[in-house]
Amino acid sequence: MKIVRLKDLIGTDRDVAAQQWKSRRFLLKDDGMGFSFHETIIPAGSEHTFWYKHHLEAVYCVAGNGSIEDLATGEVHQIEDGTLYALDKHDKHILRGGTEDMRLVCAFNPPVTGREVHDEDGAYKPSD
Ligand code: 9YT
Repeated sequence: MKIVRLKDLIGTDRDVAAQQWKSRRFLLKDDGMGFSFHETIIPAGSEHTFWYKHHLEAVYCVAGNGSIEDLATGEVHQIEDGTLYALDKHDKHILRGGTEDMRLVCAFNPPVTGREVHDEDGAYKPSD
């Protein structure tokens, strides 16, 4: 069994920040679970275009608010504490922070390996 505490990730390689988001990676590929598990903070009022071409992702909001726009359909869905979205079609999307910072719990399949940040398409490279 592994126990991972957020306070022990701060300032380590598993504490990743880029272009207005920050993420703490609780579980990575090397942890051998078959998925990676992250907490991501999306600041209020920020906007992000992501497209995980090589990964499936589920995201559960536990605090704050914002929205997600499906770039294939133009649909916009509100996100608040208790909302989950699943990018089951590698959906290209825009994530927008609302009036408060959004705190999101995320799982990736296949797992993220380490310190990935998004490329010009908003994607992570495929895992090895
Ligand atoms: C909200 C979202 O897409 N989170 C993805 C994980 C996070 N950006 C990370 O750990 O890289």
